[in-house]
Amino acid sequence: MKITDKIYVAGHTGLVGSAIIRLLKKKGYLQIVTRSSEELDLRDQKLVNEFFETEQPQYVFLAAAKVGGIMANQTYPADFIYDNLAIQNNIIHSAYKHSVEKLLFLGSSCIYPKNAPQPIEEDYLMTGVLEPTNDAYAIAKIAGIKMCQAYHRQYGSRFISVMPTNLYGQGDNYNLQNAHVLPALLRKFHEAKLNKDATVTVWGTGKPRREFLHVDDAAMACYFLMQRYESPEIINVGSGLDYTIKEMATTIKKITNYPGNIIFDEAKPDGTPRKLLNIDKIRALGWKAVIDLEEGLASTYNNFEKNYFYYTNQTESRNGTIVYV
Ligand code: GFB
Repeated sequence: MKITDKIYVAGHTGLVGSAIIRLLKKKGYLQIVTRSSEELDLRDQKLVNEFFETEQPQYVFLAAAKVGGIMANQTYPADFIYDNLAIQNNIIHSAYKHSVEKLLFLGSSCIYPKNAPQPIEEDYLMTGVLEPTNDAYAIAKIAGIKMCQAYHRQYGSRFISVMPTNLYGQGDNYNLQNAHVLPALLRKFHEAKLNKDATVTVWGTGKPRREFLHVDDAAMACYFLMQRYESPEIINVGSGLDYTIKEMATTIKKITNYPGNIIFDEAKPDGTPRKLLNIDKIRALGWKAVIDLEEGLASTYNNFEKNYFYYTNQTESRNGTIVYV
């Protein structure tokens, strides 16, 4: 990817897309193309095709998706499957039609079976039943992977698929109904401290284990793979460490300086019992995460506190789920 190449980052206002933009700018890329969802509805095939026709990007980071935490996935499965299939169909097909040099598709660790052996190897894809709270989203992402592989097989397209673990960091969604666990807990503990609440409620039993990766590390991995990875086979990106939700709640209580107590609402879903990726493949290529979880959370909290008004008043689309397109 030359410094003068035209690069389209789809989903540039989202968590991952905005981190990729920050990184590309830092590295001095001169032609970064973006479109907001008001300017271009990525679910509209005709508009997406016209956009590629006009802009003719050479590289595409496909970070546009409808995303959300466990409750959003469970509540709006139709939106998650329809929007994601439409977005990725339109972009992948247009990238092929307009001879994009290389495309990187972002998947998710929820594509793997609910009870996959841990740590999860790339080969475990489609070897078992999916976690029901996010099967609609996972099926859309699996279709995206298969689509990239099919275009590679039939047309020789250089379309690669990257599976990141649970991400967090600057630019996250802090809407408590739709957020992922870390931004939700940062906001809950912060507001409980301000309101002098005696307790903070954490969803589920606190026993599920999750692996977390700072989004700046994820962006570095995407940049690295765009330059160095050519295989149509999927590749995991993670930190290699996982923690229980209870441990994470305790860490966030400390980071936010909240003096009260934690209680668990077991009526809320736990989701997948454990999601830890095997990252041998990317490590063998020479990449590893560098941001320590506690430090990454502390800087994320700092950014949240400074931009509290912005984060707590984000524009929301229908159904209250934020669309990162
Ligand atoms: O991050 P999260 O929503 O997503 O939840 P998943 C992770 C765990 O944290 C679950 C618990 O066991 C939740 O019950 N949790 C505790 C909370 N308190 C909270 C809270 O206040 N908010 C939230 N959101 N969770 C998502 C998938 O699964 O992960 C997506 O639904 C995607 O499709 C994403 O793959 C990365 O890790 O369970």
